[in-house]
Amino acid sequence: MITLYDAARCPYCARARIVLAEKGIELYVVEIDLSDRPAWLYEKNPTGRVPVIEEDGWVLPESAVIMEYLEERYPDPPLLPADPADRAAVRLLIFRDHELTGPYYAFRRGEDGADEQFDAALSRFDALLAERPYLGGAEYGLADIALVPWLMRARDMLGVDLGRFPALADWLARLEERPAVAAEAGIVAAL
Ligand SMILES: N[C@@H](CCC(=O)N[C@@H](CS)C(=O)NCC(=O)O)C(=O)O
Repeated sequence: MITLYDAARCPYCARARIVLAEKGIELYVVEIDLSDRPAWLYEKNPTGRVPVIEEDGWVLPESAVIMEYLEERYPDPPLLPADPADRAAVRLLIFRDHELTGPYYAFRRGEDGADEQFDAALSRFDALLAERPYLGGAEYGLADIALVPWLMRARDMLGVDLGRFPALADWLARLEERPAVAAEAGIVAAL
């Protein structure tokens, strides 16, 4: 069984939680208190960060790598497109996640000009989603899962009105019809 070293409030952990739920993988969750992290966590991940998964004594940190590992180890249902170019496009969106997370954290910290920067980032994703139903193209998958945790938290924790970005808001509503994403919305609501 997979063990997930997890923190409810962590959007990177949310990526792992959603992929695990989509694939129906049985897991054991160890909740980590990020304000008082156990010393042993550094043996599993030298950065001391979560998420980390563990399977038969083998450990893996880094949410993007965890998502890819889970996709390869548990291929059903697939969360990457079949076409190599489409897969590369998904990986590029994930590799450049800072284009969303950078403005998000600046906005959360209340930095000068962050409102405008975050709005601009949301507008770019809105424009992308006006052209296609999911970030990765025609099908829901890892690009959506990788980025939705910040958008949910922006809406539910930072009070951002996503209604100003209609395609983005519609995408989020469609994602939240999926039990795996709805469960994550429940976790955010309880924070
Ligand atoms: N690049 C890492 C980032 C993970 C991360 O930053 N996790 C945060 C919680 S959201 C954490 O563990 N923070 C503790 C710290 O920075 O010391 C990933 O994608 O898994």
